[in-house]
Amino acid sequence: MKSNSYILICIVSFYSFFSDAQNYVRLSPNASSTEILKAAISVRPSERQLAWQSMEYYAFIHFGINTFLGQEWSDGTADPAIFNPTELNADQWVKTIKAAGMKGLIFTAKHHDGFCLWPTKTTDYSVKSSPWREGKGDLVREVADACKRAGIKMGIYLSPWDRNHKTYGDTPAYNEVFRTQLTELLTNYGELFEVWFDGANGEGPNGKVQQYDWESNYALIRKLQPNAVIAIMGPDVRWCGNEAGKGRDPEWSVIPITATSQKIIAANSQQKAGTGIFIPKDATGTDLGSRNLLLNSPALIWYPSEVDTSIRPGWFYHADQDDKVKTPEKLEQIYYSSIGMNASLLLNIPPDKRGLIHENDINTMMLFKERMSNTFKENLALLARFSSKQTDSKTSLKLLTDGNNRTYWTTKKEDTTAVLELKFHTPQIFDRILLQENIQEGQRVESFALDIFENGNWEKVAEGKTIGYKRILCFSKVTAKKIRFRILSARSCPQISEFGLYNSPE
Ligand code: FUL
Ligand code: CA
Repeated sequence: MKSNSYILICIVSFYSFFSDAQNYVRLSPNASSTEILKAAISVRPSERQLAWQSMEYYAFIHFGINTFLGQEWSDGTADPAIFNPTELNADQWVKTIKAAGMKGLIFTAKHHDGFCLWPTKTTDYSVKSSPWREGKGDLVREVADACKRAGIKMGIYLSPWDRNHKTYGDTPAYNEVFRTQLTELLTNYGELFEVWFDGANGEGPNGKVQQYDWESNYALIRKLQPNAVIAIMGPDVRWCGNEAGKGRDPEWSVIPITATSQKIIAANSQQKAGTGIFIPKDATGTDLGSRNLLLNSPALIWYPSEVDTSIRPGWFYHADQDDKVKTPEKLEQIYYSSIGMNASLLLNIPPDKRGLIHENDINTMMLFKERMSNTFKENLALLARFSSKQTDSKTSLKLLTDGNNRTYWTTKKEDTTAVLELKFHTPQIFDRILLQENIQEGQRVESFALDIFENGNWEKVAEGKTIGYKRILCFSKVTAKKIRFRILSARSCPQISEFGLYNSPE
């Protein structure tokens, strides 16, 4: 159990690592609700968070000693000799990832078992003690080089929990080992876009629970990789709260600072290895940032959500799950409940014992990609004439469909509700609406609806709460010549940067 003072230090360290002052704001204990709303829209993403958000869809690669044991959480005692992929080809991973439309990957440089996939100087429990590439291999290097060749970004997963290292549990000694491992990874392999820290924590051989030194880990990352976001047990990117690919509405990127308490994150991380299959846990709340939750908070932060889920039941490859790869339809559903709900999608595709991404995983990813490309190939809103009584004279309705999410339409000062009307020459069929807010100036919309004009009446076809970076709503196909989009509530003048209507293939 962590002590209260430890938690306090963690929270304080979260504060100090929002180096860009814009992505958090302190609230005075007697702030009025109007002042709190004003403060809420003044919270904005840092440059690194903005860059990360635009990646949207990227791969998780779980690979290591577990792959060869057929386990999810091996205990750190397995013989390194079993790590021996026969056809490993990082270019095949990266080619697949790129063809799937993903913009990067996060690689498990070390999982909980402690086996390092690069020749670290901190332990012999690594690729150098394995027969792979005659002990001269460096898999982190091979992945980094493949990413560079293909022009995709790389991130690393480095498990703080280490079930092999003899110093684990001896807090200062292991924290030093961990910092050395981080330093090796942050300096030798080029630019990283994300560092992913898991919340799992255990006892070392001395029977003591390791106390991680998050503050010094964050400082090291900021120093060596200033553009990398630190995710999950970190201040920049928030775990969505489940491993099943489920998003939430509302999904606020601005949330009270208390929600970043690492104790809460750690408590919600999976704690047991179970039967070799990860345990999906939907442990966090259905609403993290609505108005009433902002009251009584010491500070607000920009802390956007990342949805992590696996294409298979397990995070690691198991041959007996070859027929349990998620279908393209399931991936589509996950897409709408992650990227379509103001989060990013970190989809795990675990290479097999050959060291290759399995054919079944590739097939489903490509079918999914094709389906999404077909759905989003034509924005039907480009065929419409837009009008709104609330348009601010400094903006234009054209900016809603210029394909640039940094240009936006907004309302006249003080108008926090608005109606946009769209008229088409001929009736159009569609079943998706895509919306984006100009998050560079915060997240504002709290509720909206889409109506079609039918038989002389307005009929509601879709509604939602938050928009944020991106929101996509799916509904049954409708045919309409006239539609309206209503913003029913916002924290300040809404700034809508993109508006799209699409029709999915039958
Ligand atoms: C969890 C880990 O325990 C799993 O093995 C996996 O790495 C997942 C992404 O995070 O908490
Ligand atoms: Ca725009």
